[in-house]
Amino acid sequence: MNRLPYIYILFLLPMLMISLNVSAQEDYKLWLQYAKVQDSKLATEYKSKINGIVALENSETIQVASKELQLGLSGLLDTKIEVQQNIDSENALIFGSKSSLDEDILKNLKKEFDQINDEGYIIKTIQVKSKNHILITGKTDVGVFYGVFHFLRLLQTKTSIENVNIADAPKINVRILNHWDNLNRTVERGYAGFSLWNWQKLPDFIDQRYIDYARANASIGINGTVLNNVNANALILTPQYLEKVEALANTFRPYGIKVYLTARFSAPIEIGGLKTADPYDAEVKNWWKEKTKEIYKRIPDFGGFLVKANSEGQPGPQNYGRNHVDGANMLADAVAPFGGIVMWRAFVYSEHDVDDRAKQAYSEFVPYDGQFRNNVIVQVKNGAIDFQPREPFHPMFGAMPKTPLMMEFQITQEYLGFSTHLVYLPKLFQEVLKSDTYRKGKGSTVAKVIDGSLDNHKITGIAGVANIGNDINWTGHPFAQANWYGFGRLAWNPNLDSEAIADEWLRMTFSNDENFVNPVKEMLLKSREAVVNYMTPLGLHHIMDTGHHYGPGPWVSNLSRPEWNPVYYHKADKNGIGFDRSKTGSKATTQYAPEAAKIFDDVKTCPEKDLLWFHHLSWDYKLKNGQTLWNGMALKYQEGVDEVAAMQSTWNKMGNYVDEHRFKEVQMLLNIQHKEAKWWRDACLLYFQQFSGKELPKRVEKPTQTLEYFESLKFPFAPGNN
Ligand code: GCV
Repeated sequence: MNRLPYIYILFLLPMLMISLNVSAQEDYKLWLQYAKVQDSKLATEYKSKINGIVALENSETIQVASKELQLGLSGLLDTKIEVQQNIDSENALIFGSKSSLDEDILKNLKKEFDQINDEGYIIKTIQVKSKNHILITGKTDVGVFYGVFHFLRLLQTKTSIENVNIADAPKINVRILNHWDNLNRTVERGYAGFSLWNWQKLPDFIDQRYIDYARANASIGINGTVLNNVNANALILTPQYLEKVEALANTFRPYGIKVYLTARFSAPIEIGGLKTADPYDAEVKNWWKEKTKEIYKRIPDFGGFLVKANSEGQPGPQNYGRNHVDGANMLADAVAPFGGIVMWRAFVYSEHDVDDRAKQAYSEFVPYDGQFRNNVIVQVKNGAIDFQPREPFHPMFGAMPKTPLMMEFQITQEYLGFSTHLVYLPKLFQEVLKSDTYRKGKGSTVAKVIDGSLDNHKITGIAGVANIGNDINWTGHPFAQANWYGFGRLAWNPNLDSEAIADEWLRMTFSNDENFVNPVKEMLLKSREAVVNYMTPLGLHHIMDTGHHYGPGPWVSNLSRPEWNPVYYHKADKNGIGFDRSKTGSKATTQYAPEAAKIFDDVKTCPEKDLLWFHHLSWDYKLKNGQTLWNGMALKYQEGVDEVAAMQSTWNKMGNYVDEHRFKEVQMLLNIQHKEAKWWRDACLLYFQQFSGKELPKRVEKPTQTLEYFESLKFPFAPGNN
């Protein structure tokens, strides 16, 4: 037998493993790749401006900042960067907070310091003893750390640092991830593996992942994390788990990340041995006060509680005849002495309320405007139903001026194809943030509501339901990393442009080559509209299959709660399709300011993208492009499929710019997305065709399966549905 091939394999195998490992690491490194700068002119400029780095302080945060700079610069400049003890030689990169600066420098930076808040930073070329240096500073160490990441981003995105002069600060205080992670490590609506938090090994084992998670978050300014699911388990509040939470809080602290927990309203009964959780009960109040004290003893900078109460079966104050204000204020009183906050969710609706589900949260919360304690912030989903591919902005954003409202976006793709579909969500986030509530006249955008500027709120916040799990690439799809990144960037500044964010993310994550960046950016920017088109065009919503929400299920009509059935939302019949929420229907439009209501109410002014959200229209209704509603809808489904095909062909040309591992990964995922886009198109059109009774327009491909086939598909183990 010829032994040569075996020897060959033996020799090749380790090399193959090394290369696989390297590629997998690229996935793992997120946007912090720190790949060598290819542009030789810029590389020379960077090297000439950064002779060495000088830390002016030695706090834990400055130490991690220094480590990050060394890691980043050694990769970007492909050389070891010296840590200097002083600034005697020219062109040092100096970093430290305001308190570490000399009087002279401080005097020169007064204007910049006046522009920033405690988490802001200044990056500026300065002169000390007639020698040039670059200074990164801020009012706090965390501000400096954010500045360090901004500086590295300049190099990662091919930006000159000649006479650099930047002052920037976050516009929102609480920029937080919500993990829907269970204690058994499953993740509700998670599509990237299991929970990062290895409760069994904590507190003694600190996984490197926790540190890299903190680095990634700090790099985009995320400063808080809720570790556990809003469908909460009270055990997280027991000493056994608090010890583990404490270990995570200690790990995250240098990175400026505070830990928060969800509070199960019935915890006083479940783990406290009380008979009730009534917020009016003195023992219950005291239990929460003592529990809070216990938490703060372990974690002095604990952020506070997030609460889902009286929603989808979770316990809450209404179980005792009390209301949201009673519940939220009781917890707020417990955390107030320690500077904590309560994020009280407004995601409520009831099967016993016959009114349109889209109206219920507003009806339940708006009457309480002004009654919450000042350390309560009400957390509102971006739309009134539930994280659909497209929803008009939630009417609560225009209706509670005396209450700070925080935004809840969903980064994980519960209703947008899980982690198999490439959908660039910052486009969706930006659309909502830019929406005009008209509450104080034109220009009263949702962004201004949540950054507090419209009503002068001091406490402001934005939450993203995390798409992170223990998959090697963190988010299941390499491009879903962009959604984590983009959420953080918009949380820092809700006025940033999603296109600029896509540009920087692509450059940092993959390549600065314009032949890559330009076409792939276009692909990203179109991807959100593509998913809307092949799933829910023209304002359709919530027609996903039941429970797991994977794939189409417009036919589902047999669930016990009416508002869980897709037929409740599309209302297709032989006369037409859509939910009439105008003044002739459920009157949901009346929950918006008159200017906005007027736009939505009138079918002529209602944006076509929201048409069937607000109106029930005949199949022959004429769209702006002259097509009938039936034809227009069918063509939109086809357009969605075509857009995914275009994404495939763009990506197929990118092999030279991306490592093989990620190239193939994305290629396979796009193939799945294309298959599933066709599934959506065919299943929905066959189903709706029963009512329209009309032929498909010529440009729409004929379905290759029957409606019965699509209806028969079952997915008992679809992920995220626990
Ligand atoms: C955490 C939707 C999801 C639930 C989620 C809920 C919520 O209904 O399907 O999984 O529960 O929203 O936001 O509370």
